[in-house]
Amino acid sequence: MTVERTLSILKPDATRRNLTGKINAKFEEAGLRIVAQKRLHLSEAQAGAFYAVHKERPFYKDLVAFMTSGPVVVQVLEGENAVAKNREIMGATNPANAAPGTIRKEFAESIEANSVHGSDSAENAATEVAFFFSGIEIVG
Ligand code: IDP
Ligand code: MG
Repeated sequence: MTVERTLSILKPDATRRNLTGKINAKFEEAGLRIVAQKRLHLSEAQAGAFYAVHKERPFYKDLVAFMTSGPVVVQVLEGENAVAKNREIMGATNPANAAPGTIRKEFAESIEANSVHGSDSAENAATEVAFFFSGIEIVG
């Protein structure tokens, strides 16, 4: 087992419905620690750059519009196997396929407005954490 860090985003559908505390409780109950956190309203350029990996996908333009439609909370989660554990707590991308008890099953509005982002590999986690946070903002 290794202690890892992963990048998490509470998306605009979650901040709009005042769900940040309920979602953070899911992370903490599962043993992940929130070691950095801030609330931002992303610009189109910032959201576009963050999701650049998806720029050829048909949903890219809508995704960028959604991610800039309201505030987000970006955070670094730390714990044993944090990348995979967070993906488990989040549930499947499409809430219709998400397991009971997962964030997306309980809170997501749609496949797009699915409440949370989580890094999908340790390598991407390092890049995504560095996209939003400097070293001194992460307090383990
Ligand atoms: P993930 O967030 O579970 O890792 P990705 O495939 O990386 O899923 O997609 C990134 C985000 O793009 C999703 O969380 C969701 O907000 C949005 N998205 C993914 N697939 C679709 C789709 O088919 N239609 C609309 N939005 C989508
Ligand atoms: Mg993804």
